[in-house]
Amino acid sequence: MIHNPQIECMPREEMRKLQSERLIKTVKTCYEKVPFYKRKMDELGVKPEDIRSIDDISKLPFTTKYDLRDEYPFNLQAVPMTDVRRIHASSGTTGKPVVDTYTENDLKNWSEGVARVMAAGDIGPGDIVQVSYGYGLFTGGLGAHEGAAVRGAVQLPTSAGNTEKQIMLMQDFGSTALACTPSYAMRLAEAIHNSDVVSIDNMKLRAGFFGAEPWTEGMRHELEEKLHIKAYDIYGLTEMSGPGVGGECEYQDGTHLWEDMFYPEIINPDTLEPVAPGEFGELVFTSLCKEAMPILRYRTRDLTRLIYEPCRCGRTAVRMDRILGRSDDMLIIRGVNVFPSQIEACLTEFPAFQPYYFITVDRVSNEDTFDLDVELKLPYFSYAPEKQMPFLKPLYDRIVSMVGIKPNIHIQPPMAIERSIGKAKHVLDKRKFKD
Ligand code: DLL
Repeated sequence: MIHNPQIECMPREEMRKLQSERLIKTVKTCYEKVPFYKRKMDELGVKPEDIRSIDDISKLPFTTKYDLRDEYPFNLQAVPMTDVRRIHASSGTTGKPVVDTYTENDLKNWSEGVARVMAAGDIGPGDIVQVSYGYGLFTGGLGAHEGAAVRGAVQLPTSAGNTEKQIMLMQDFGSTALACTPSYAMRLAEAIHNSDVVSIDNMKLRAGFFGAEPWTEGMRHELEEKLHIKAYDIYGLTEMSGPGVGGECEYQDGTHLWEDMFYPEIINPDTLEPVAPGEFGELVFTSLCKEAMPILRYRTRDLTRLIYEPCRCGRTAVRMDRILGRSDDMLIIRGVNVFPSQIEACLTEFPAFQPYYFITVDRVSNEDTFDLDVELKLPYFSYAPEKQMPFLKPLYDRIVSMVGIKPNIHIQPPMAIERSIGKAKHVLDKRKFKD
């Protein structure tokens, strides 16, 4: 189901016109109301009048996470606090949280973006959407909540955690959709499977809206099979309001980005030049509708590519490939670039393994070490090395061929690896503490 066909299926030429109009307005606001942007644009010698269409976007300055930190908490705000209705923040990687503020319209647009994703999963009146993203400063909980509200669905604000109660309510209330991180969905699936109280056969779940962290096709298949659902990817970031910057349609073949609100570019993170269409690089967004905290050319550090071919669903909105990872999550081990999601992709090819893993990187005698903890499912797990070997060897070979370096794999017993209720932590890089 398409929530807003006029926008989601708008002819590309018309969309560019709309984007141009909105960009011109956004740039004017930024220049006039936000001293940071005036300074940045003056430094580049760009005036608002130089921006006459969306094609001029590359004349504008970038915004980085460091800029957000320097302007913390409200210096990037373009409206007085009397116009603000909500503040959210994410933990951020640079010390201070990343802050976003919202006017009434910003909240409306944000929930529209989430509603578009939920509509693709046919969510509407009568659906019970169990929101197991954390409620609070994190945008996941309230974002999914308001999106479900716009669709006229029932919102079930369980928040993250309290897993046993979650699965009981899921069964007793007959939740039809689940919104949480893919790693928490996996945890819930596991709890349902191990429970004597509930059974997936007594549940009504049919759709999952999973995001806030990278996940793989292998993980999708596991979740769809275990939870008897269709699993949709939902993408977003606090700096662009939160979840619902885009999401998958029923074809699950890339994430449609809501380009009327967020203009995407892909750049080469080293040269800062745009990459050729369809190539991988860093995703950059300019907000086109945000009133409280508009952002120009925000460098997300998310690595992906854009797909411009029309989608079978009829939406014209550009699609984005799965996020490979964040440039700050990329590990360089013995000179090779490694994304944690590559390990998940390997693991999910082997049904005897759980999709849980933990990577420890260290430097011993000037050489990088790469240790990988994984879990074998029951009944395959055994402490006996000769019983582990038939599972270990094929996984080892697959990782060597896919990632290009040799891991030191440790097979752990069931439940040994920590389960997360929010964004999963997969890596400990001890080298950071040695420099
Ligand atoms: O994670 C917003 C969100 C909540 C999105 C719920 C989807 C669902 P932040 O905490 O600011 O906001 O983190 C944003 O998370 O830059 C990506 O690196 C990552 N991320 C978000 N969605 C996805 C996804 C929320 N579907 C950062 N796939 C982003 C991969 C994702 N990574």
